[in-house]
Amino acid sequence: MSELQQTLVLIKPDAVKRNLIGEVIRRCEAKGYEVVELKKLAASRALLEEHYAEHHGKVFFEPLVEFMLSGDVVAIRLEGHGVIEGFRSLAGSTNPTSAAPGTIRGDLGREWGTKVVQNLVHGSDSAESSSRELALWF
Ligand code: IDP
Ligand code: MG
Repeated sequence: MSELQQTLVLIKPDAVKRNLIGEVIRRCEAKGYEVVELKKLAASRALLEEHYAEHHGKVFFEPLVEFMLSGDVVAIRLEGHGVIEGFRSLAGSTNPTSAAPGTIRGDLGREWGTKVVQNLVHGSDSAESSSRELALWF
């Protein structure tokens, strides 16, 4: 069985602009996860480059950072047993066109022809990532 974990959820600028903060949090809480800490902020370039370090050098890296700088984001420390995998499951796969209906990206997202895929939310992908990312954002 899964241990008690925390994960970093980011509500990205596209979701904030579309007034979907409450909808994302509603889905997390409806699933049974606990919002332990939450803040809305304009992230710095330095923070975003560190957060997305694994993608440095990829063609979408600069568009990704620019997109994340384009408006406020909401950072959430979300807690629950198995929450790292569980939130990734709630979020759905990276491309919102193919993300399954029932997921945040599948229900609420679509492609817009932009250089970076705008997909509403981020969730840490492993225990190592969640520790690293939570320390960056909180
Ligand atoms: P994830 O958010 O589902 O974990 P990652 O592979 O970690 O996906 O990529 C980080 C973010 O970069 C994605 O959420 C998406 O916004 C963007 N992205 C990922 N792959 C591509 C791509 O091939 N083209 C454009 N943007 C991408
Ligand atoms: Mg990722």
